[in-house]
Amino acid sequence: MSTDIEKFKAGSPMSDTLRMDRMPHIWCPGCGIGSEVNSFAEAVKRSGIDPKKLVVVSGIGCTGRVAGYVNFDSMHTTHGRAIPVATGIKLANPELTVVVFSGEGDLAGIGGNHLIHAARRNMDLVVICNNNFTYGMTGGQVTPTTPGTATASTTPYGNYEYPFSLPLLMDAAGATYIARWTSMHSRNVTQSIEEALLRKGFSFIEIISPCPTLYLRRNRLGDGVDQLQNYQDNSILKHGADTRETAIDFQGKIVVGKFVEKNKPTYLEASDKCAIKLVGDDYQLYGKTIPEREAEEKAEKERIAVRRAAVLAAEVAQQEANDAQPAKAAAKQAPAKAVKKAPAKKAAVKAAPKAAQKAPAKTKFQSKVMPAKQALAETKKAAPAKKVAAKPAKKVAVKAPAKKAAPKAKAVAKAPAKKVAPAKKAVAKPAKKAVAKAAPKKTRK
Ligand SMILES: Cc1ncc(C[n+]2csc(CCOP(=O)(O)OP(=O)(O)O)c2C)c(N)n1
Ligand code: SF4
Repeated sequence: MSTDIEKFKAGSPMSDTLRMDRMPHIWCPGCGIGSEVNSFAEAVKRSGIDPKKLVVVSGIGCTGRVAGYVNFDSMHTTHGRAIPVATGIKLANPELTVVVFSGEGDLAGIGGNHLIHAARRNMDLVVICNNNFTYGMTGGQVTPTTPGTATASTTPYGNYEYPFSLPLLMDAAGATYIARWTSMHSRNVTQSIEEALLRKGFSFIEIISPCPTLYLRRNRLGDGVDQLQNYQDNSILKHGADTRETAIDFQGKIVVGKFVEKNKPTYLEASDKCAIKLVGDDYQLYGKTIPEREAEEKAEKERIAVRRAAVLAAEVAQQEANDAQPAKAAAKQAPAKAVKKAPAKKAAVKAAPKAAQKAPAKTKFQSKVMPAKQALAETKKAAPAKKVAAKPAKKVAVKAPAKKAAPKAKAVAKAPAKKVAPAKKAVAKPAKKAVAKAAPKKTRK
């Protein structure tokens, strides 16, 4: 018998990424973990890595449930032991991309020692840390990142411990990629995870995230939406920030961005180098010499580039189809006027320099993951259209003449500030109401 939940499962855009037989999940409404999983799934898709060569490892906790829900090879390990298990998997099969997805209690509390040593060794892992300032699953105890003065079940009169700033800890320990976002920064989270999946070395991505049920309720901070508003108001984007300036006070400013990105030999590369010195060029790991492994790696990189280009091409095509919709509607409404006001070429030319003026100068910390259109152009430059990934790219190129750019510009010009304003209002109103409603019920003295 088909129920609503079964229909939902069948039609969900996440049905490839999640084990739908495990749905519904345990996460509370407003919890940040769900949107992080969404960003993660998107990053995996966009990166072009082979999902069959991806392993997700989690420890215990609400975040630890991620390993049980994702439709990749995964391991739900014991509390604090996600990193040693992930390290073992990577060393046993270096061809795998190994991701650790866990809470800050799991990673920096009970598992803190493993975390710093994996960073020190530059172990080739991607670590995604959901930092909700609390041990969610076990009832809201204080964690190593709970801000000073915040209330927890174990610090009912306010936290008096000094919290870790995880980016600073990871920087000091030797991590080669460090980024921090909040769960409001879904696109940035996706971009950082995508970058981390495509690089070598120890990557650490912290995501500040609401736990409405324990942390927010106990601290009288309203619900998940109120906390997203707080992130919006208090996040300071600072790529390349000095990690000594990334501490977070209770409801204070949150410095976000990509703080560290550097290259140094990974643990495996360093151990290879040492083994070659001892054994000579005949040295083999799991029956493969270093040149053989390098050749395989190169071939895999090429396959990744092809898959990536195909995903990006589909994305660009979709984006153009979306853009064309309002333009078509606008053209139907006032075709004669529109043609007079913004002839195709002029509108496109006018719009272009403006966009260029707005684009800020690139720093070395800005994303190395290119926007879809640019990546496609690069792919076309690098490889002749017919050979690599070019089929979809070609289609897109043909589909994007100046005529289409014009209606797009018209649509932008026509969308007045009024249209944006109600959206803001809509977010702000329910947020305030929710605080007002929730506060008396949820608080106790
Ligand atoms: C060795 C051990 N100690 C303690 C626990 C109890 N325990 C389970 S989850 C958890 C806290 C998880 O907190 P966090 O990692 O921050 O994840 P969250 O639930 O907030 O997502 C604790 C203490 C355990 N399962 N095993
Ligand atoms: S208890 Fe907190 S961390 Fe756990 S699912 Fe609920 S909101 Fe999320």
